[in-house]
Amino acid sequence: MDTHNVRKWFLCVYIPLLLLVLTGCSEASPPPSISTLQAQPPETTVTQAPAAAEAEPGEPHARKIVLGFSQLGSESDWRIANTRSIQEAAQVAGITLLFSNAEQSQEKQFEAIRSFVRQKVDVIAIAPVIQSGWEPILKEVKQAGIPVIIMDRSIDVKDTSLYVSFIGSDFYEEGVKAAKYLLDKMRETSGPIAIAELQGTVGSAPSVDRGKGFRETIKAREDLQIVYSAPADFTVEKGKAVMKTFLQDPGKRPQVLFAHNDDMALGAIEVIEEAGLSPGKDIIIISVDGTRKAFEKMVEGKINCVVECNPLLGPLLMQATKEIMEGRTLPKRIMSPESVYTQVMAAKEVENRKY
Ligand code: GYE
Repeated sequence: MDTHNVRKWFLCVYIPLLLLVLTGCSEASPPPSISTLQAQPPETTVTQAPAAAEAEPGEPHARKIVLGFSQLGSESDWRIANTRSIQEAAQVAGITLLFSNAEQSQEKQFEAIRSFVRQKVDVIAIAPVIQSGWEPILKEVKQAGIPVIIMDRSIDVKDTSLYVSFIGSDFYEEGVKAAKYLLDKMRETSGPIAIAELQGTVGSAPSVDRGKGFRETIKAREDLQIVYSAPADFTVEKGKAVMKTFLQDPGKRPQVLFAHNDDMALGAIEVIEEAGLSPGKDIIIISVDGTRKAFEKMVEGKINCVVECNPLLGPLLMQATKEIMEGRTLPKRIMSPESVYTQVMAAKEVENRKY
């Protein structure tokens, strides 16, 4: 046999035989699946994501999986880290990524998705800006026979067969965690205690669910009252502007701020200081995400508690994409492990923050 034939024999006969023997002998060790991966902390997940099996460089039949991803925007540090995680994980996995940024517009997400359908991508992933309005477009995608993964924010659809899986955090639980911290912090302080809430994007899953989880948990104490609540779009600038309005009446100053993300909390800190108040002391600040900047503020004593929401979803998304292409059945809900951090742990953790 010449080298070409030897190689052909090796690929066509030897490897399949070897696989047959191996799978026959050891049922205990199938390739890692999404359900085993999701149990790992995010750092481990990154290193565990295997390279694309079907994309052997140089193979005549190798075809890279094409994933179309509609990202909702670039409003926060969380989002920037999320985009980077997906781009890097696609490269590691050998998946071709078609990336589109909708800049907070659901209409633009629809356009991107339709363009992915026209380009006949293998899988479509969507980080949906708001919860409602997804049924018609997802029906179009279903008709085209392209599987959909919802990532980061959940959607409100009656027919859940319109997507394969949802990869993201439990935002309701994040609201509960924020409220539990507050209940504990205030256990020896008698009320009434005035709370201000900076909400995220109106109609978005994290804003709706964090608000709900928080409200339902603080009900445990009647003297905890939300006296201000308004949306600030998850951005630093809006956080500043809206917090300013919360501080206008000196007779009705909030003692607590619950910000639905770190960026808005950082904006709020600026105006609290401009008003001559001490963030973290005069106003207890609780926020969500766990960005490095928020950790730095915790170390300075200006944020009291951060509920972690992990944006590093790229490896899970790539793994899910591959498993769909291999015909495997995915769990409907894939979550990443998350923590709650207070000032006591902040100094230790700040250097480890990856976003
Ligand atoms: O908390 C916020 C971002 O959807 C979980 O969106 C995400 C949220 C995140 O803008 O910072």
